[in-house]
Amino acid sequence: MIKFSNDFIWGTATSAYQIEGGHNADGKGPSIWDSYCTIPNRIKNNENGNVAIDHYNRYKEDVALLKSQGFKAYRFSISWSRIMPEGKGKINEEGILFYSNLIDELLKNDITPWVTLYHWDLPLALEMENDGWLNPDIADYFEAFAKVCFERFGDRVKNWITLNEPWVAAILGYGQGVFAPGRTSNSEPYLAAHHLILAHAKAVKQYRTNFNNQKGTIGITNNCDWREPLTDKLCDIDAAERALLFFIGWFADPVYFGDYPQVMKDRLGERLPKFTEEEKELIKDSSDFFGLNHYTTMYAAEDDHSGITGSVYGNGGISEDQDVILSQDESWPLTSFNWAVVPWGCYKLLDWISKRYNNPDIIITENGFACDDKVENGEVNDLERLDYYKQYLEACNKAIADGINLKGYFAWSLFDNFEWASGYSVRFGINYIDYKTLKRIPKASALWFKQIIKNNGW
Ligand code: PNW
Repeated sequence: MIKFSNDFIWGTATSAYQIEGGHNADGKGPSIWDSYCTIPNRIKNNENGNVAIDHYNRYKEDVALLKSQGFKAYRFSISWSRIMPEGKGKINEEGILFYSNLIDELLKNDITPWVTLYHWDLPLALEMENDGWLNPDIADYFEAFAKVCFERFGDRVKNWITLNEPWVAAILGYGQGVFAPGRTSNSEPYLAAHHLILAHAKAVKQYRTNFNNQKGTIGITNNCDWREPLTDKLCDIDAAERALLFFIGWFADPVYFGDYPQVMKDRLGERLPKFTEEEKELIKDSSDFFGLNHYTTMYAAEDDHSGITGSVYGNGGISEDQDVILSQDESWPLTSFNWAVVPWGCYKLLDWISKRYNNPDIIITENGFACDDKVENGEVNDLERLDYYKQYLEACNKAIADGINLKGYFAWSLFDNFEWASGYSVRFGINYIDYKTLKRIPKASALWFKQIIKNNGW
């Protein structure tokens, strides 16, 4: 019998560019994703988020669906360029109105909003005029944008997430070049990440200094897979630890301890920017909770340079900098995204985070499963996805029983949506989208969630 506490936060998540559409509606300015999608062959089938699932126009219907499926919390993100079309300066009141209406609609239905301020859709003007995340000034622009959101929505929004997965923004956006802005470099990811961390910290300071009376919480969401040593040789155990430090330690160490992990400083030298003493103070303790997006696990082994090199994608950093080779076990089931299903990895990661960062409150802000869903007789029987959720939630439950402060869980995603470079070809939703009619069709997993949320377990 699996039981969660009555105050466990049950939610589901989305992000602006992936669902909203309305890419140029009502005064919205373009973002780097609007622009990136116009470059031929960057996105599968050259798709884009211009219309996406048209949530911009259908948000009421979507909130009604959330309500009918029993969710108590909903995580969504705000499109910066809908609020500030040029990233700074002028405010677009129609953009404010959209989010204000969405928030009111959620509250009317007893659903608590969890709002992400940045889920990768940087205003294009900031990229073109200011070099985006490579310019230190971006931290001030982000703080100013965050301030507008606190002023306009903070009377009703009590849970804020500054950044979603800065690791992805840095590595896939500036290292691999597979996400916007599509740059490839072995030093820019560290510079972009540095400014992402400072932007987060400044927004938090702004909130804590000037909006204390709103009595909300604010934190950052980082993503991390688990890294299991391939063998019990000391060098592989070290490699797995190093891989975790290059992945989540890169962002969480500054937030909890005020500085980067020593192993990153040792290996990166001049390519890793340095925080001043003042910045260290600003960053340390800048998150009220540990937001975690977790999907999968890989083996880690030391790269002895005997020939095969580590893969870069999904490696939690740049592989040459880590000397880690990643692999999967043949026995692990794979999702259609080739991410392995390893529930015990989720438990081990929660345990590692809890020990390293002194047992913080943890919120899993994303966890989910991609598969090739089919509608049959009007139904989508995504039993594999349901099984994934069941196993990962069991791992979460065990973590809680063992004293880990896991307070909430958000399924990724409420809907099938624009899966970045994969376009609409990959389905992560618990509700199916028929992309011809944009009809929403609840999958078996959504109906299962309704039951377990009602009973806080199963
Ligand atoms: C997350 N990786 O992205 C995002 O927060 C979501 O917007 C996205 O839809 C979801 O996970 C599924 O992909 C990630 O390479 C993208 O390790 C790439 C990685 C991790 C997370």
